[in-house]
Amino acid sequence: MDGYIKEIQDGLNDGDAEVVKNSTEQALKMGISADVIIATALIPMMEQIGKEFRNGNIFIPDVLMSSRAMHASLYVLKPLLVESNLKRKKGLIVIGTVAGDLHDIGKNMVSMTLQGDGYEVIDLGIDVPSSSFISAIQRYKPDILAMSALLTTTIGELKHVIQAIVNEGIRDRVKIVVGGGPVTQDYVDEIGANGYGKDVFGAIEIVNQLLGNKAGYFNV
Ligand code: B12
Repeated sequence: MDGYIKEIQDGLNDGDAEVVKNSTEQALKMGISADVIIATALIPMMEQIGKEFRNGNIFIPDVLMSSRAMHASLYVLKPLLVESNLKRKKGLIVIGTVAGDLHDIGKNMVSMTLQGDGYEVIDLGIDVPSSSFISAIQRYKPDILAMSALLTTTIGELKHVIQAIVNEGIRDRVKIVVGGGPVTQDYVDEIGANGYGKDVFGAIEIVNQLLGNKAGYFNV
């Protein structure tokens, strides 16, 4: 098992999408689950790449190559994460990365994992302005609005979007969860979100908790 995990990690480090895709497929064939691949190969390696970037050992093109390789793995994993609960929709979630922020790897992982756990997810993408979040609440009437922010310069957008939702008079129509590197529980309390998740597992936990651990009540 460790061999395949190591191959995925090395491929991510080298920014080699082909290697990462192939070794993800091999790992699955050997019976390693998608959850284990995410938890032991993808997340720790992206954290490591972040440290290298922060320390100036690697540069943006390297990070881009690694994130491309990460998406190659997610591409292989997506059907497995999503298909497990196709018939049992537990609720509807609208998700997006806030305005000014182009990071989407974590958001995509959260989205896929929530779909795998039985939720329907509408993904608004990256760099989403507050007006689009508001239109999506009005149009889709989701149970949860999930927002991602990875930069200290963009977490303020989380507060801005929530304030815009309050001003629109629709705050009581939706529960709001947030996430991303700089987000803390203190910040969540300060901006009046309903909760946050530190990682994909935390995301599922908070969403299930907020929706009362219901099973199959929406769009069945
Ligand atoms: C990949 C990456 C990029 C890629 C993004 C590619 C892409 N398609 O996403 C590129 C090269 C484009 C990029 C650009 C920049 N980046 Co960058 N990037 C990273 C890096 C290395 C990894 C991020 C990542 O994908 N992590 C892996 C995923 C799985 O983790 P995650 O995103 O944190 O998501 C998890 C949790 O946070 C949580 N989560 C996330 N969203 C949500 C949402 C909800 C609702 C919930 C519940 C949970 C949740 O669950 C996820 C899964 O476990 C990080 C370093 C790091 N360690 O985070 C820097 C980092 C985020 N970037 C950084 C910076 C500074 C930048 C740039 C400003 C660089 C520059 N000088 O231009 C630009 C900004 C561009 C912009 N406007 O957005 C800094 C941010 C510092 C800060 N605190 O503000 C970091 C921390 C690097 C560093 N150490 O300095 N970056």
